[in-house]
Amino acid sequence: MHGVSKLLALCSLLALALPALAEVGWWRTAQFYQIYPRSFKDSDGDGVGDLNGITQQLPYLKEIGVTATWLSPIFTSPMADFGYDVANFFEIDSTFGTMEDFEALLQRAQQLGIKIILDFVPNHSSDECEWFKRSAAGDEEYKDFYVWHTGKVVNGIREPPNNWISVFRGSQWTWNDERQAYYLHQFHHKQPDFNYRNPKVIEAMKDVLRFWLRKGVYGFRVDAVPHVYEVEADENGDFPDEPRNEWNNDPEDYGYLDHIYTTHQPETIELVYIFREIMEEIDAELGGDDRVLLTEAYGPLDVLMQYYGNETARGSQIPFNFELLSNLNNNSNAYHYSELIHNWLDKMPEGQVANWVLGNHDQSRIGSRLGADRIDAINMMLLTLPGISVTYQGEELGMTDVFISWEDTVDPQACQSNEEEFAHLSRDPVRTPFQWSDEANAGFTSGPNTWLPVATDFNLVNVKRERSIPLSHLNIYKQLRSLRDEPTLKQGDVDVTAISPNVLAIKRSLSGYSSYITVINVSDDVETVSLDSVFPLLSTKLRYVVVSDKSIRRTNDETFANSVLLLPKEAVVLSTI
Ligand SMILES: *[C@@H]1O[C@H](CO)[C@@H](O)[C@H](O)[C@H]1NC(C)=O
Ligand SMILES: *[C@@H]1O[C@H](CO)[C@@H](O)[C@H](O)[C@H]1NC(C)=O
Ligand SMILES: *[C@@H]1O[C@H](CO)[C@@H](O)[C@H](O)[C@H]1NC(C)=O
Ligand SMILES: CC(=O)N[C@H]1CO[C@H](CO)[C@@H](O)[C@@H]1O
Repeated sequence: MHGVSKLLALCSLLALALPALAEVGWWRTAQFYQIYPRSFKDSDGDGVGDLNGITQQLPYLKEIGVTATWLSPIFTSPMADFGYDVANFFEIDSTFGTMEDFEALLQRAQQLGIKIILDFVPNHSSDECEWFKRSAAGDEEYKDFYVWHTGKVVNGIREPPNNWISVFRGSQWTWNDERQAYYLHQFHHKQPDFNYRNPKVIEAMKDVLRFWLRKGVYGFRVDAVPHVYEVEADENGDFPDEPRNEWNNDPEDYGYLDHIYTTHQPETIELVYIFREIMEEIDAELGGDDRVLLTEAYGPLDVLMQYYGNETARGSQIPFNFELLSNLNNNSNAYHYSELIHNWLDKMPEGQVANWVLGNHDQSRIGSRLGADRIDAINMMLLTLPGISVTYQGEELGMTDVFISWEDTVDPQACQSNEEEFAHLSRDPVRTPFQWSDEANAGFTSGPNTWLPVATDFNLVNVKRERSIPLSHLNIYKQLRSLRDEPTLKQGDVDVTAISPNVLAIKRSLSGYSSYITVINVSDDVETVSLDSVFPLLSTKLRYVVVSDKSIRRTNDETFANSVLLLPKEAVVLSTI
């Protein structure tokens, strides 16, 4: 029986046995939380976050209702790109602790009912990886683990084989003296790309996944999937040049070329299906809850939807939905919000679950990107939409981007540029230490220094203070999280509508239960909306369930559905009575 009909058969079975399909698979309504381990909590005073710090703070994740947390890379690495350059896929980097520390983290997480997901960086290793060293040395087993080319000779001078430009500027090809050839790297020159056209590489990666799943992790977030494959070499072993982007005039810049041969090759989707098989292999081997695959890819929606799987193969349960993250801006109106939400819901294959991502370690924070006065509104949207929500650490507190001077900048993507350009390339502003309290260094470390400066507003924006303020960002987030346990929010239908250019409404409904309506004023104008004309069969009166500190109404206040007043950028969640 193939995938879809199997799923359909399963659905009809469950329809008899269980209240709703949404009960199946813990991840279908999960609250994911991304931890950037360098910046979450430092347990040993060296100014860099670590695994024991995460273990100490797992109760906080429990407090805010996290079901699963994914950790940015913790594997052994020379840290040329802060862990996205893995030197040993089977070890924990000493910056973060030891394997015993990781096992203790897993054990504590299990006690608390929180699942741990690891970041898997398949596109490349570090140049300090044993596999790369053996490949450079021409070792038979490893010689084709990476992409090598002797280059071309022009006027007696050796040059890289083609024009490909690295994401971090400059050629994608770096000369290796030992091998007497260039190796390919789509990112940093210390991150040589794997040759996925070699089946041995795929087998090696499957073993990496099995190793950590057997330790007790519940899945992986697979990094930057579009870059995993390059176009296949021609019969001479050569790769074609990529065409120019006429709008870009900087020949060192990644945007100078249109990356038709180095991103979104059709084989990348197939690789995700292969990785999913490993999740299922371990589900069968160890039993228990489903293992999941979260995939990071930026690209056209019809391509992204293929990551879910096709009629014969299952793919990623959670292909990250970056529609809102990538396309909303300070000036987006409610039609724009609605369109972006519908883009995913309407294109998603039958039987799959939506997910909503508004921040990560590579993107400006919500409060800085969309305005600090929209933080609660965005969290209300994120947590009342159907399916899976993904929160980047600190967004629940309303942390904003921190100004980092050129002198303090450490992100390689920024350091490789210059003092004029670095600010728009740097990801340091969103990676600063997590703000636990108003103590020194925001309670992140007991030591005197931190690897990146702490935000200057930490005495106002921190967990300890926000716990004590009823309508703080943190407490609103926690209220929303509790609301998500309601059957309507877990399993109900969704109706997303822009009532006007200024007002977005998200209605969730489930037969036999109260309906919930999130109403967001995205504009700067005061406005009254009539919800019963937009959502027929709504009750004449509605009750406020979640309000923000902008609201003049309080929780449990009532209003007539035909005249809901919203202040500028206010958002509320209402329920039918
Ligand atoms: C699904 O994807 C697999 C792997 O790419 C492919 O072999 C298969 O033909 C696809 N099935 C359909 C129905 O497209
Ligand atoms: C968004 O717009 C408001 C009002 O125009 C402005 O105060 C704020 O700085 C802007 N935020 C961003 C991130 O541009
Ligand atoms: C949204 O806020 C603006 C003021 O910023 C206000 O004029 C408008 O009436 C509000 N919209 C609603 C529906 O209340
Ligand atoms: C595939 C991959 O590893 N993605 C990552 C690729 O490497 C760059 C640089 O390390 C990261 O920033 C990506 O996230």
